[in-house]
Amino acid sequence: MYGNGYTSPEEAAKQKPDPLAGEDLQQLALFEERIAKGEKIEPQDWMPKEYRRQLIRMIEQHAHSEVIGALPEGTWITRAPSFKRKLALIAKVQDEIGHAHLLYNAAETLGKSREAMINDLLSGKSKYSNVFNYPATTWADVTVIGFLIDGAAIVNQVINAKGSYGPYCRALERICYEESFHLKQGHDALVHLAVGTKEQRAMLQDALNRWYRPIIHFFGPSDKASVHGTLLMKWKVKMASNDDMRNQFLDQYVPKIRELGLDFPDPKLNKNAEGIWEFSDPNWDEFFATINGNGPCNAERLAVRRWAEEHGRWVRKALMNPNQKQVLPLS
Ligand code: BYC
Repeated sequence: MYGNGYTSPEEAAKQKPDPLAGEDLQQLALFEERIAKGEKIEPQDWMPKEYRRQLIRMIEQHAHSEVIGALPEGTWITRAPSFKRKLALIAKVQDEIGHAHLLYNAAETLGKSREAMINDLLSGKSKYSNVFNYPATTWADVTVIGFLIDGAAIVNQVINAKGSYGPYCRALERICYEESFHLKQGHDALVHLAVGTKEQRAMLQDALNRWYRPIIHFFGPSDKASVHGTLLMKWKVKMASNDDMRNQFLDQYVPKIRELGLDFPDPKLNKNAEGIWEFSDPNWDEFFATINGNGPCNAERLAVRRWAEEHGRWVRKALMNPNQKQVLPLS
């Protein structure tokens, strides 16, 4: 057990039953042959139950991350420092919800209904990205999300868009086009603070200090602790390991922050002679606590989504039954 009471990924892997038990081995061999050749798997094709289960888990988590991910930035729409920033933020937040729709559609092709996915999010059964359980307390947090979290998401999505499941890859490709605009606005807003007043630079450095660890966590536990990584890479759902993606991100973004005269709060953050980024222990206990519901904002994020679900119910009902006349209460 981890110090915080959660089973470690290594222990979980040892306890796992064989995910391929009972599969038709001939079909499985043909399926794996297709994947090895780089073919896309489509919804009507034969696939092992575990491939379907893993894809639903991962795409659903990704979709929830977009929905919940809209919240920290969404709270800043009314407080964005100029009309231009406000417009950009409105458009970005709207895009994130659009991404969630694309991803829910992709997951639905595998047989889980959107309603079931939303219920699992609201009940706390399904996970979503750790990073959205931290508060966006200043405008600098919004710029860090726009540049570094969108940047991290792009690294992950560009790589996995070349994966094996057709609907997920097509959704990721489209998401990446929009995310590249998000990145530009995030970069513009972040640089504006970086070259601004002493107070603006200090506010930005403070945001970098607070977001550094969650961003390191964003790519998932280290490869030796990743539960699903080996199988997902074999089936080309993940096209690179957690550590590889984290390394690619650090390679691209650490120099961009350092060239602004800013830095991440980790004296050990350094690229070694083999081209691998080394960093201090990022406190994986904090990561597991956060993804299991005990981060700083988990309760608040889910409460907002439950409120939205409840208060939007009449709209969904009206859309499903356009001919039904209903008298709404006047109060
Ligand atoms: N957060 O075996 P592992 C955005 C869980 S939104 C939470 O390595 P896997 C944006 C993992 O699920 C883009 N949980 O897992 C939106 C597993 O738990 P379960 C978000 C995490 O799947 C709005 C356990 O840890 N991107 O950018 O092989 C505004 C063991 O991990 C996380 C995606 O969702 C995490 N960070 O690899 C702005 C990408 N990491 O399910 C921006 C899609 C791990 O066994 N997902 N866990 O209970 C992926 O690429 C992969 O699922 C991961 C993890 C690399 C995240």
